Amino acid sequence: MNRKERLVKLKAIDIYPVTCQELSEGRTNLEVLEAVLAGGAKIIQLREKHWDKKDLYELAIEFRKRTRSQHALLIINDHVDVALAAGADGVHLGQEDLPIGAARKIAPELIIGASSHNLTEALKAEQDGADYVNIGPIFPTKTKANTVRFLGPEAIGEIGPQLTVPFTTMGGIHPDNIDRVLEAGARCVAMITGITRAADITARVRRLRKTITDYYDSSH
Ligand code: TZP
Ligand code: MG
Repeated sequence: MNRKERLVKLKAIDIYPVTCQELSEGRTNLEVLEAVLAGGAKIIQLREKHWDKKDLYELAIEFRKRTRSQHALLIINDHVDVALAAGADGVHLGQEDLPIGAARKIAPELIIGASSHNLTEALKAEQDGADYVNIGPIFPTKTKANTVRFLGPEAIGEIGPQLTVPFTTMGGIHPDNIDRVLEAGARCVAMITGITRAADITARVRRLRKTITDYYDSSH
């Protein structure tokens, strides 16, 4: 797929699962991948902050085989080299990663996603050429070790409409508070533990997808 085809698929995404093996209740990332695909997820981000690149690359190759057979997008967190080498669809970059413009030079056909924690960062990411911007953390989360304060769902209504690229939302979102992010204007909802800690990941993904699509069918 080229970038244009990838972006068409990106625009249709509802739930956006992100991995963290340590927070998957004893299941491997591959097991989590199989479960989310069975639940109908059409994207997954492989995110393991502390793995050796060799291990990450090898897993990315497996993720690529399985996502491809289900027509799902594969995004790699942090590492544009791993994304390119594994034939992934995109890379997700944080504020301390390779700058978006630099990543674009070496990866013209990849989706480039960027993390933002406020309006200034979100607008800059778009200006720098990000294909989507994540707004977060929306709620308190123990998953991301950092000093960034949570934004509250109101931030979605403040930042989202000022962007022309699609945006994702993340951070502390679970089945019991997803309504609040949808009401604030989110269309694409990213989660780690809201999915990886579910007893039945497939059922959780199926249900979350239905929540999002029902919300949009009834209100838009
Ligand atoms: N970026 C913003 S919040 C977050 C990241 C990586 C962690 C989200 O994890 P969870 O478990 O969905 O709160
Ligand atoms: Mg990063």
